[in-house]
Amino acid sequence: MFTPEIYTARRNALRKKIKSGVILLPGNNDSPINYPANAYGFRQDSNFLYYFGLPQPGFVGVIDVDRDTDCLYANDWTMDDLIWMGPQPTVREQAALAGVKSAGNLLELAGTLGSAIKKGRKIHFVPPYRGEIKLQLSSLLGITVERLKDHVSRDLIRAIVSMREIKQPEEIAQLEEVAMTGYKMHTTAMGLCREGLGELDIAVELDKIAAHGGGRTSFRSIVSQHGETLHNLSYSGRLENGRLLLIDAGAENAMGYASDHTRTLPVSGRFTPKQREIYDIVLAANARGQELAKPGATYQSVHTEAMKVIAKGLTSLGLMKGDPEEAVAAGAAALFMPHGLGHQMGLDVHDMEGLGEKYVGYDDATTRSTQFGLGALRMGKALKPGHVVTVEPGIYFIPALIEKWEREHINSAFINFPKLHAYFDFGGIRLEDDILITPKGNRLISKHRAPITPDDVETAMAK
Ligand SMILES: [Mn+2]
Repeated sequence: MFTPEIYTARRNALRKKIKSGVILLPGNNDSPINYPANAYGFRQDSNFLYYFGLPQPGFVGVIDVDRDTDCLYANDWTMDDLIWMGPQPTVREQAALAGVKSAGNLLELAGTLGSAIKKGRKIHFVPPYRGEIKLQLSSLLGITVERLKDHVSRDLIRAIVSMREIKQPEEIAQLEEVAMTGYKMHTTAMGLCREGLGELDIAVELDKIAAHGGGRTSFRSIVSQHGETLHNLSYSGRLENGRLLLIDAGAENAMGYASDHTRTLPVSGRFTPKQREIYDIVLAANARGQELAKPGATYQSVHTEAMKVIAKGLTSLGLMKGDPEEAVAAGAAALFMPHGLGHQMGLDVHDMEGLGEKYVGYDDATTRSTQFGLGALRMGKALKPGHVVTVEPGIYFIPALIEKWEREHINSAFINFPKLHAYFDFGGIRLEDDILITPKGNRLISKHRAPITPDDVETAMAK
């Protein structure tokens, strides 16, 4: 945990932004796999982590704006619990770690909220994403589960986003630390990758390195020779020379901070000329993104400029045709990159996505596009110093999508469909880095960057 002062200062800042009412921030509970005592690895809710820091299940945080008080609620352990779990700190002792002076049990929480509701005070909460928290909120607030979404506090969502999106120095240190675990994951994979190995063999090594880093992977690693399937979570493939292996993987450290990097490797250790041509375009798009990301620039515009690099590159190879700028404006390059250039990252690998992308990635000045591809961009708004975003362009050859566009003559002025058939077994390439927006521009979060130029990747794989 950070020091108690940090959590107290964050709660005080949140109180100022909300002005009146009661802020209710439930932590997560253990989530059973197949019977109550056999639970998935526990992950605390990120909003609760940000304002209260405690990594254990069973807590609910209350920030009373009008009375200027904070309270943490949880049930103390029973002797039966202690027999199975060993000595545990009391709720009050844990509250002190977060700088919270009052503590109570969950029955007292129900009483406190009940009387606040009777007095007509506003209870602010954010959208719940777990079944048991929906039930808990429903019972505490007297709102049916179905209607909870109508009572979510947009003021609280906006206030939390405005704080969590600007990373504090101690958070940047955490992100730098976990980025080094991510670096180890990717460089280890480069050393391991060879024909005959299973995708699973690499995936489990990534899990192991993330665990040794103090936490776990920040999401289920993608380790796939079918990189054209954007979120391929199957590890069933056996590595074959001549194919590309896409690895999109990150770590989460003990404090809950994430890394998220993607590298694409030639299984044989050497890119074929055909692979290298496409790889170089993706690498140039990644570089263009990092060149343009700076305070004031919208990430939507950075995305569009990166797409132009992709369109120009594919036009020069004869896979696209016509004017590349017009092709991007028409949405034609999205055939090859049907996702966004990046997202915010922090305590969540897609930071704050649970609060709603329209609040995290967009604002009054930048609205989400409805165009295929650009509309999938999670982060579109103007960048500010302290933002942490991913830069992750890619080029994919998705047979089903190419065939659909060809059949329906979609953007046929810009796509050289006959030439694409030779790429149906190509797979996909994505190259992802994590950057911090600085007052003048940006920098990579990680001190060491996993090899990314084709020559450096080949050298790393030869070791
Ligand atoms: Mn990502």
